[in-house]
Amino acid sequence: MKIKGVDAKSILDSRKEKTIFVSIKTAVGNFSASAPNGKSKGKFEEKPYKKSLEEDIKALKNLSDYFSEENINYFEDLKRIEDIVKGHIGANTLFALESAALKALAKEKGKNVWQLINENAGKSKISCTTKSETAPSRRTEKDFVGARKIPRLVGNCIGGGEHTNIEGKKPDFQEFLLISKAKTIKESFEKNKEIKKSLKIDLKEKDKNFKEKKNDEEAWITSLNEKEILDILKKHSSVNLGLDVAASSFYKRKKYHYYNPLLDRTSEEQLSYLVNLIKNFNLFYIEDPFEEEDFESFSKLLKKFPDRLIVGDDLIVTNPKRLEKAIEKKAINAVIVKPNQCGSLLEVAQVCEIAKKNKIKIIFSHRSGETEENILGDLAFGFEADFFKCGIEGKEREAKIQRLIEIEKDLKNFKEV
Ligand code: 2PG
Ligand code: MG
Repeated sequence: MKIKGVDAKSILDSRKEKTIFVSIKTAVGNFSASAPNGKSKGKFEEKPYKKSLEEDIKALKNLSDYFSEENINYFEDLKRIEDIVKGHIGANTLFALESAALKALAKEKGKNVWQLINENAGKSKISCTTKSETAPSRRTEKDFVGARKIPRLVGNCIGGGEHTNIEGKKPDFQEFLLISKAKTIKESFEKNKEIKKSLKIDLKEKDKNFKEKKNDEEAWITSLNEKEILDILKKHSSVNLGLDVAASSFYKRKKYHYYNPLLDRTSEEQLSYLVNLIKNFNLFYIEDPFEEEDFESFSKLLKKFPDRLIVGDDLIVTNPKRLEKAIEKKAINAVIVKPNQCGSLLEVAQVCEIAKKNKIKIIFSHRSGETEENILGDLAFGFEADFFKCGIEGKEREAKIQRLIEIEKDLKNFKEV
């Protein structure tokens, strides 16, 4: 495939902030993709733009002619694109450019984007999940397809922290997550929506300040604190419960500063507080429980709870080196993958490979400022993510979940290769 030209412009994300939209031209048509924006960003993330969004747009336009000199035929050929743009654009622009290129290549080859990444995505778990089967040769195609692994949904239902821009009381933790136990994405999505809807009634009853408002990720805004929220959530036994503490966002001068209620916690106090929450509310998933440089405290928590997911987001920032460090320090057993934290899909591939080799669970994730871009579904399935973290409502979140539902549906008719 030859890229005949590249263009870019700025569009608005779900928070009405500017983000990048890239389009490319090939022999079979025009293809485009956009990038999201984070708010509670890790300080080790790559910069979204080299100098500014506008400068990145100019840079891409200036480089437009160089792309036609390269042949892009496989996922790995993204390296050729990266060689052209290296040093000229930031991570958001690179992510949108590579995504547009993959969409074009998929069209040219008559495939899905996920197939460009891994034609056999999801197959590896077959022997573990289909207990009644012994030899692979005895399986029918239907059994084989049915056993393909699809990620589990992680849905943000109530939120606080930096994603909730209000005066007055709000939870200090950023996200309260529902992790479905249902078999399919479709059922999980329905379940998450049902629980989220029912929470409106609970919040009305328990929170006198509740105004039925939603935050950046369309999660409910409440003035309740984390314990009061978990008290409401714990009755939902059809889901596992999780938290994105996003601890870096309230860590300053060696302390975690809580506002609801007002108190400071040292790292040790933060650890024992989280240990209590995990035990009392049987939490299954805890993301960024400590600030982004404190690998040691992550390790202490993982040692106490090897059977829960101790997840690194700001700690890892989709960076292979930071992931290796976390593995060496036994700091996490699950990693968030946000492609625009690094921009390069080749680096995303590296992160996923390291994670798989070391039995670290992979969680593909949206950002708080999103667009209707849905390639995240293909990336998650192609890289065999274990979980897919997204909101529960709003067209930007739904677009991504719907893409996964579509993949799930297609798999039923999918011819093995
Ligand atoms: C996170 C993300 C997404 P942001 O912390 O996990 O929920 O937030 O995109 O603001 O970094
Ligand atoms: Mg996070």
